[in-house]
Amino acid sequence: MALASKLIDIHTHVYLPRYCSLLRSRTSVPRILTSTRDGKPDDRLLILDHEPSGGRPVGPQYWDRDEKIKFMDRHGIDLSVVSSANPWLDFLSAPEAKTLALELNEDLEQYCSESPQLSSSSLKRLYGFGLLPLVPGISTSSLLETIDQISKLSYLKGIIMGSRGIGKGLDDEALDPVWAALEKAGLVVFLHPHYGVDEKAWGDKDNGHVLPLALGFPFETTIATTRLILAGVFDRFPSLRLLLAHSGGALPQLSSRLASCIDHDPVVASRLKHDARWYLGKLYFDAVAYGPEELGFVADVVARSERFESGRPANMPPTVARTLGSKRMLFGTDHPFFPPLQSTEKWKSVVENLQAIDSVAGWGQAEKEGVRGGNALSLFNLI
Ligand code: 5CU
Repeated sequence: MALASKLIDIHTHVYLPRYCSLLRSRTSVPRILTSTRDGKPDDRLLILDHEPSGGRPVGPQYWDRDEKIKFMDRHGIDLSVVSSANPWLDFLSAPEAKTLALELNEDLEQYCSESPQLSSSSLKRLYGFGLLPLVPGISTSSLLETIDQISKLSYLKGIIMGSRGIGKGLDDEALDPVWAALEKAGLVVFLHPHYGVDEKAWGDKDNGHVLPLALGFPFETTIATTRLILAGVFDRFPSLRLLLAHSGGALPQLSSRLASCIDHDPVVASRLKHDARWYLGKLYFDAVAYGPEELGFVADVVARSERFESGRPANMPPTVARTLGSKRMLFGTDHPFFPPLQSTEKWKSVVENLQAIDSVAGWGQAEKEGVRGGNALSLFNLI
């Protein structure tokens, strides 16, 4: 099988054993609550507010590399770029976060470097996104030191980060040296949500985690990315490679409205170098959207940014746009989250995302193979 037709999962998480030990030792959220039920261990993970039923059951699929490989084999996934899961180091003091980031980055490097070889290639089956100690009070030099560490770890190809930065969000100028260093090192930044939006928006009904996960997570990503655009981060760091979780949330749908609001706002109108829609074409989007129409729409919107290259929309045949946009989209699973409620061989969440890629109107073999894995090979410099 040619490398270009491999299936690569770029949105897949791990809670490394060292991190799990910390969560087990804690008495407040985030934590792993260890108890027994019917004489068997019954570990529960509590990371989100108001976890239903005392937290969700966790087991080796959250931390064990063999379980990750078994999951990959079961779904035909050749290679995964694994990231630590939320809430990362957000709840720690600056010195604790710094020490743990350095340790977890080494742990993840080992987790990947000791993974099986990808057949008929010189690649391994696991690569990773490292962690930065992005917490209030951290020094710039600590952040730069960690970026330097990650850039020297050959299996780590980027970093995962949440939306809080070092306390003031991602539009904080204090992060400029971080963007500069990440851009220079060629590390991909995977922007992933954790906090959602104000829970008052969800009302009083018990809807489990549906509203925070389906809407809160993507809205958080939408807001964080919009703030990055408005702060001119992509004007100052044009080669920064930002990968958005959950297909960029609502940003593709709202980008023309955003452009119009900017144009009509005296504070912001002349701040940016480009029309707001142009910046979407500089971003990468996971294909964790579960439907072909949504994937096709994201591809169209992303490609349309090319039309704003000259500041002037130009015509582009729809088929060309869809092909162009597909190059910025990458398959993901969100494993170990979204397991099936009833035991099945394959996970519905994975099957749906694969079927969605396969059914996008206008995507031929080349586009599908790109989204399934070819785009990841290029983005992460694996070929
Ligand atoms: O189901 C969930 O809570 C999550 C989560 O916390 N993080 C994530 O990446 N996906 C789903």
